[in-house]
Amino acid sequence: MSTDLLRKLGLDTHERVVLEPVGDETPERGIVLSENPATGRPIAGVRLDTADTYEKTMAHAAAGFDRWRRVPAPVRGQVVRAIGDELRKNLEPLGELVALEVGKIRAEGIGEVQETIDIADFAVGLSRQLYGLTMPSERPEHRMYEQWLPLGPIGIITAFNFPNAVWGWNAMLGAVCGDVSVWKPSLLAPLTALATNQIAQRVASAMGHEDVFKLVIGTDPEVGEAMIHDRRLPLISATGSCRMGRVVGSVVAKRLGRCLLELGGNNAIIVEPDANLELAFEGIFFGAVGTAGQRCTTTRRLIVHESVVDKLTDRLVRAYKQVTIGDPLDKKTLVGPLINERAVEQFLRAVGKAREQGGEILVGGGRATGDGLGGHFVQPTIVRVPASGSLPIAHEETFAPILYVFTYKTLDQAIAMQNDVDQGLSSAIFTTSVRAAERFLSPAGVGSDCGLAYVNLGTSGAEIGGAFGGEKDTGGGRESGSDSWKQYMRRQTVTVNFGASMRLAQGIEFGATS
Ligand code: UN1
Repeated sequence: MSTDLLRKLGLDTHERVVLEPVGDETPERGIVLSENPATGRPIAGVRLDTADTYEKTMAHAAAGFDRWRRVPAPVRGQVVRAIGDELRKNLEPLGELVALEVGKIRAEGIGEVQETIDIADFAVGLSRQLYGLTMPSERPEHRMYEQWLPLGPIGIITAFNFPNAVWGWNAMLGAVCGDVSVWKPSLLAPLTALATNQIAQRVASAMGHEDVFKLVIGTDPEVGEAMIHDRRLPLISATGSCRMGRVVGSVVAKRLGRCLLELGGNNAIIVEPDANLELAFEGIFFGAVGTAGQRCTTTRRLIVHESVVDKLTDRLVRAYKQVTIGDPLDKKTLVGPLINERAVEQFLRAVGKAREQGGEILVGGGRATGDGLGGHFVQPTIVRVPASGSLPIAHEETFAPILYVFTYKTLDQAIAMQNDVDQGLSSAIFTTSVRAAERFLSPAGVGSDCGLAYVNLGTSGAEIGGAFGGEKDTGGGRESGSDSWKQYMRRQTVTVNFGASMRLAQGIEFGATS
């Protein structure tokens, strides 16, 4: 299966891929093993970049940027359109590689590549819409407007859980904006990165544009550090943990670079007494169990009105008990493995803490074992928060399928609970009341404090057309749709005096009278 996939994507002959030997032996220095989390067995090795090869890549990126910036934006859009088409042709194998390498189920792997295709389409349209404003000048015979210019080579650092789409959000927008991308993927998903970048690079080169899509696969000390300190990268877009974001944010801020951070979430769904409970169930089930709880948008907390909490949790517990856990490439599977053993340990640690802190495990709580479950599988878990309402572990983002259930009496209380965490990525309410929904979305800003707010939908599964990201410890960045493109360009405010006299703004008189 895996050899076949690698062949379909041209990775079997890729100079950086080491197919044999891949066993349990320690890899030779300079090679990272990509493992299948469903079996714990290596798929292939990938040669790592060093400080030296990083420098070479950056030199190419700088030269590539100098050429690419001069290509008219709509022509750049045509290159992105061709990349989107090539991704369409590779949708299934690439989606399956995502599933194989990071363990999300096949439908979600393919959905992820679809997300990249969608953002490519969005970027093509955008390539003719990089609009600046024109503003009236206060001075006669003056014109004022703004133009948006290419920014430079941009650094993209991605996490394992969206090894294709998060690159797409950044690289596709960056490309139409005239930027060259330098992508450092997670070392847990190097094969997806190689296959993805190779498609973009191949299409762009065939159209006469070399060095627009660069890839560096390396360790944080050797390559990550170099990138974040590198003044040749005016923008670093980084996705990952809050801990990682703090490091990246402070280093980039010190050199006065621009950062786009998309960090952790601790997303909640509020369920009002008037909610359609079946709809709520579906939203919660996908939000909490989908991707085995490894999305930054995963539903981690449920805040349910006391009058419906028993009914809803019973429904969820029944579904959790029947969930099919197993090989992500098997069509029947709903829940694949966690990414590695460390993630399983963190899951077990969080469950242990929840117990110690008075939480009641309603379902799950342990490793998932049995036939075909030799990899890093855990049981989707629901924890009922004690009557005191206090469960400190629920304030942490554990990247695993654990759902903490809180109860409330009033909506104000529920909104306060939902906002009472450090992160501010995604939030949702299920209700049939306009009043409750609008209270949650309050235009005064006293509702949800998150970057994403949903009504009668779960917390995960955003469309690419909106700006994606969140507040507080989530880092404040916005990627993907809406006007996120502006971060990949520099704004220039232009003022032209087409008259013959010098007039100063604010009516200032300055200088000799004759
Ligand atoms: C992530 O987990 O880093 O909204 C991104 C969603 C996806 C993106 C998740 N479109 O769940």
